[in-house]
Amino acid sequence: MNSRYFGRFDPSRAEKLQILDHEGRLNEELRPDLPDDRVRKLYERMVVMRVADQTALTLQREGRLGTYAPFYGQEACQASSAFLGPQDWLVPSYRETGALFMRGVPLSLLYRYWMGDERGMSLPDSTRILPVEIVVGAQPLHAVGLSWSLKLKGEKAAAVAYFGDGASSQGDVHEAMNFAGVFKTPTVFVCENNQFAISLPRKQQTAAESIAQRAAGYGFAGLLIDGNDLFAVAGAMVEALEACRGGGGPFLIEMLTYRYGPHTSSDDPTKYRTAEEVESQKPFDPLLRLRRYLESKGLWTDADEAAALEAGRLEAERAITAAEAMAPPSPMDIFSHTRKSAPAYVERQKAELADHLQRGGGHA
Ligand SMILES: Cc1ncc(C[n+]2csc(CCOP(=O)(O)OP(=O)(O)O)c2C)c(N)n1
Repeated sequence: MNSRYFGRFDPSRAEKLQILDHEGRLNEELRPDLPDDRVRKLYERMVVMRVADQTALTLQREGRLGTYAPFYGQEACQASSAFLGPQDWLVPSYRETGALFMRGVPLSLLYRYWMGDERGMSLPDSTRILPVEIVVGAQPLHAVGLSWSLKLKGEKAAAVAYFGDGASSQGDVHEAMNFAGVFKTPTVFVCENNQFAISLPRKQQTAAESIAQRAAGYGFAGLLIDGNDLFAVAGAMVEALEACRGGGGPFLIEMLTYRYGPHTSSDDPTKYRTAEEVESQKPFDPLLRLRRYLESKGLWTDADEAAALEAGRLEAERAITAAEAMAPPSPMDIFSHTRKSAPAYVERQKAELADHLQRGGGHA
């Protein structure tokens, strides 16, 4: 494979790909094919993404949304989904609201999902997005199965699994990667290493230098990247996806980032890390450096920033209005989105509930 990034950095020595540093300086030699007008558009969407995420947390506090997993600080990682083609599949965990948004899922549906309504996640097959998987470490298994089927059908497409540093310790992830290596499936494993699995810090997760180095043990390439650097994210994703579509997969990309917010709206991070630690990570913010880059090129002003924030606020507001205006789902919905065909005992339960509702029964 003619690689610009994979194989050039040794993850077992924690060497990482960084193209845009935290002061907004770009390494032109490593720059992927990402023109400035696209960078500007992606930045605008990332601003909306951040506002939408903060809004979700506020809605949860107001009792208008269920438990929510924010991705504040991980916006560049999440923007990785913008580099998938329409032929590729996205296999998200609960942290990927931003990635789903970047792939075009309407914010109103995402809010609806977090309100506990399965219709928010029942997306048409054409979107090539699997429902959010809450089981830690299951996404790689699903993506491997999916990408194996793509390979068997001769489709030039990849499946991208998203998971965290905590998930990387799960047996399921080992099995998925081992299988992917043996069957050379077109899978891109994206490990968003946000330094925590709830309260467990990365250092206690594994004694290895990196998670990316594990790929070598499975017989494929792994790359450690600065996950707060959109250019590194773009370069690694495009290279891995193109190679996968050409039969050269799988790949593991570990995106180093930091979760600024709580694990979920139910978490109190002050129990396991200090405010000083969080503040020390703020200079490495993925949006800040992108803004600095655009400003240095004369492509962004304070007025643009204010307009982008206002656009985000309006988009989030419209999405909430639409989400809250949706009629409540039928209790029958619990049978609607999980299986294509149900076993007899589930069919019996379904008939029982239908009968109960028909006789005027409320929620069972
Ligand atoms: C199989 C399984 N075990 C435990 C949990 C409970 N749980 C939910 S999130 C989480 C931590 C996952 O951390 P990580 O993989 O680093 O992802 P992050 O939440 O940081 O994005 C755990 C243990 C679960 N959902 N599934």
